[in-house]
Amino acid sequence: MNTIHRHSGQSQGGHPPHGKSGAAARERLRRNLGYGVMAGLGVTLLSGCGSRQLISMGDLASGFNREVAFMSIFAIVMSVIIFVAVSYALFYTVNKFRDDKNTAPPAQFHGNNRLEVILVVVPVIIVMALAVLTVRSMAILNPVPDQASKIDVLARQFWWNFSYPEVKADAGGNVTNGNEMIMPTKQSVALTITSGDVIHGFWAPNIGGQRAAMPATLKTWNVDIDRAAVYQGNCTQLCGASHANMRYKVIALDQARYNSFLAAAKAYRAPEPAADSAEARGYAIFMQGKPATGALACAACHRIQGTTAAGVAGPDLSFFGTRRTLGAGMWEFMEEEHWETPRAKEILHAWIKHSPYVKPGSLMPTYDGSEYTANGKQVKGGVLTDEEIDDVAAYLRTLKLPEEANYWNDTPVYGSSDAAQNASAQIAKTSSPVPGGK
Ligand code: HEC
Ligand SMILES: [Cu+2]
Repeated sequence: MNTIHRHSGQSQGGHPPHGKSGAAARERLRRNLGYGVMAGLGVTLLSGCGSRQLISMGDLASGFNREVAFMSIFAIVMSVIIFVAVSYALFYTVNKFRDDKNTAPPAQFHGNNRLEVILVVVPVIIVMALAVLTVRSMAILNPVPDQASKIDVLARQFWWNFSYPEVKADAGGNVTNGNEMIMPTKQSVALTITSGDVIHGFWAPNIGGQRAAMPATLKTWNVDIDRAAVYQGNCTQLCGASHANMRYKVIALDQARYNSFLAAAKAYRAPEPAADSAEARGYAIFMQGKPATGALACAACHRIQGTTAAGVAGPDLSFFGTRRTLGAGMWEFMEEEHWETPRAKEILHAWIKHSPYVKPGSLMPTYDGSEYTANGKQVKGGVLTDEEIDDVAAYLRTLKLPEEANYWNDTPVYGSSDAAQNASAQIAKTSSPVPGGK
């Protein structure tokens, strides 16, 4: 449990903070630090924005966070020592040289070379010690081991695509998932991040390491986590109207489940709907839109593996039926029946009908004939009837990975307490997806 899993090839490293001795102390530290930070952040999250999940920078299940915690503890200990020493010296002198205890002025030591040298040298040593520690941590965390799994992260206003450059789908293209990132546990994962528009920020505190996503720039870094669970991620760079609604889930699976996810995702082809079914009508609209009413084809912007839909202006929808989030984590459907619940059906319908109304700034067109903004211009949306929208939604619900590759099955959701669940149920009850109804 306390081994370093920073690099998969390396176990029990020999450096000081992670040695065998002091395992109990570390365990205590891990718990206290984790709970402390969790409680702090948890209160913040629960109070405002209706996230269903707590996040924690103090989650020492990740090698990244362990390294940072070790560094911070050293810095905090140094600061406390300095604080106590300076306070002591201050109160001591003030007390000793009080006017009512002394008749003569205190001795003057202007020009005391020894004292001046000490006052310069000691801080320099402290700052250098901190610099050495920082550089040491960077040298440990930054190199990407050859055997790391690779995931490409694309940030867009206001959603994410996670694709697996080493996993070419049998049906063409790389395996890709929108807004839900699946990674293996106990192994280095090299994330390479970029942005398709403005600057965004990738931050899933539990797995460690916040990084900016910059257009035309690729940045790679390592993350890892020991515990299989679902974690919360957020955009950390103010990037536009729905910056706060630009979230994602990180789903860490143990190696065997991760491999079966990848194998199934590689072989996946979107199921073909039965002739004359609602799904078949939805499929036709997805691929062709409805030119008579100006409704754009969904396929122009969305990819579905195993079909001709290869759009890149919106999140990949290949496994949409398996996902449990909508609108880049704006809504979560954590129930077993997720898309089949009345709430999910209602919100998905509202989403397809007029996405920019339910998510501020969404760059997906409306399908109710109202205007929406595209590339800074007001554009009139095409029209799909409510029945047609339901047909498309029915088709989307069929886009499922095989059960053995369903990464949500039995994966615990980190930091989802009863309180958080209740808060989410409350939010679901009190907020209608669209102001003023469907
Ligand atoms: C002009 C491009 C465009 C077209 C056409 C388009 N979409 Fe989208 N779609 C987007 C964008 C952009 C987003 C991401 C919005 C956000 O989350 O901020 C999105 C998001 C979605 C999502 C949510 C995915 C998730 O996991 O959060 C679904 C579902 C969806 N679109 C379905 C459709 C359907 C169905 C159609 C056709 C009726 C369609 N889209 C047409 C651009 C488009
Ligand atoms: Cu963003």
